[in-house]
Amino acid sequence: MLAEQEIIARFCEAGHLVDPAVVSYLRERGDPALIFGILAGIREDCAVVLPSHIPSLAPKRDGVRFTADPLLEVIEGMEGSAGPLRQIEDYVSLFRSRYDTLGALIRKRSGSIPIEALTHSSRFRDSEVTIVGIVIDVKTTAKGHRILELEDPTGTIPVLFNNGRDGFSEAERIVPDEVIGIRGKPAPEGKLFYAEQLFRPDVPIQHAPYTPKNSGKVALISDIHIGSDTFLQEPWERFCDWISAADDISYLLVAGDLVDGIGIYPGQEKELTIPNIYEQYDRLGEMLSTLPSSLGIVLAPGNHDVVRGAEPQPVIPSEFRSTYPKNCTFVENPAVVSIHGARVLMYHGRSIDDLIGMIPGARYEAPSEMMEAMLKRRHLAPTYGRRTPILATERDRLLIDTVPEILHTGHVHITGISRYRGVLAVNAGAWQSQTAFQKQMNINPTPGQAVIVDLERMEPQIYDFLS
Ligand code: D5M
Ligand code: FE
Ligand code: ZN
Repeated sequence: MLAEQEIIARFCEAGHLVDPAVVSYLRERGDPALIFGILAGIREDCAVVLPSHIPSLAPKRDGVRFTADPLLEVIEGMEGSAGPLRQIEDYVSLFRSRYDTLGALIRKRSGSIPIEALTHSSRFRDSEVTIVGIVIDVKTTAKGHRILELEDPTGTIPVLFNNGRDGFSEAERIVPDEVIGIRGKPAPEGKLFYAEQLFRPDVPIQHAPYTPKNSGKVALISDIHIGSDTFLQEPWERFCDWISAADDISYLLVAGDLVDGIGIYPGQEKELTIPNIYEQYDRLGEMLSTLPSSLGIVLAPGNHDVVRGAEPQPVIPSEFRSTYPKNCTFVENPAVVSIHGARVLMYHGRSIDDLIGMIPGARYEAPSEMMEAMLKRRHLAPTYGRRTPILATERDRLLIDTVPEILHTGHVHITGISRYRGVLAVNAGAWQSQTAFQKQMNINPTPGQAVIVDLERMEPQIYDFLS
């Protein structure tokens, strides 16, 4: 056995403090060479040597699993960044920021000319050019062609996508307010643009996700809906028991609708078992307190939560957090959290309802196809003015600025997984069974499931706790 003092002194000489769990591990192993090995493997500026710095260290919970905090970082969507309500005029800067960022991504792959160069001069008549703009209107003509109005900071022009053309199916999927590039030719009078090819900002084809080594697993869930009479207590408890015993899972991420809320839809009070918003949050806090304190829990809001519905939604305010254990981190909707360096973009997913209503062939049963639609458009909620309320902010916070390793959504209460150009898209289901409303809408939820992702292999797996 090595003496405790001796171990601490060795780390101290090398300029580091050392976590007691590391000390007891080294005492038990009794091998001084291990200390040198550890010192060789950590960064010079590391203040405290933690169990997580030592790959071979067997995980222990609460006792067993180690504090995960240093490996969790909120990159976007930390408390206080969602900003106050602003003036209507601020929508100008919102759309300008959207156009500038996404337009630049498209222009990386193809040069472009301003729309006014087509409408105010004859220089480009008969030549093939690319224009980049925001779709301000889109319709299908009686003959099945697609006609849209495209706007850039210099002007607008109607664009025609001919039904018979290759790639027309993508043109059918164009939605209002997305930023696109179009290659084609102007009509002789410059009043119409004949589209030949569509470009979206998209995820680069060569995009390779970052897969951190020895990073363990994360559990992705959503839509707990505490307080609802359709909340599934028993499956939830089975999940809690299971995750408490699963010592290779270090994080639990929840993508919103933590509670059922109050006054979210007419007559909701008849479907609530906890008709008090504070008590709903308190109950969830108590339930999460039964999980190991070493499990890092990230909680984002959704449209049933107590904060404003307009996105970006702020963090759940502190007055609702009194029963939550320290291992809970509250983030905004949307938010980007980095886990061991793997970035997870968390978004509740309200825009999935809008996208399903606009994209031909889209179905509630396949929500991850709508997540692909978001990734192609590099935007979480492309269309303004439908069911997703969007706040006027100076910078468009719903842009998918940085391509994440994982996109994690929920909201439609149906589990769905896809992979798009290296990004893992996980729509997590719910912990609420079918509501009367969903029955009316013929939405068939897949409740009681969690998606577990092994970060090193970026491999997802669905676990079912319904029965
Ligand atoms: O939404 C869960 C799912 O049910 C989501 O796809 C929307 C749909 N839903 C639920 N309530 C309504 C109403 N009132 N109108 C339209 N669609 C609805 P959640 O956010 O959990 O309520
Ligand atoms: Fe929900
Ligand atoms: Zn929701």
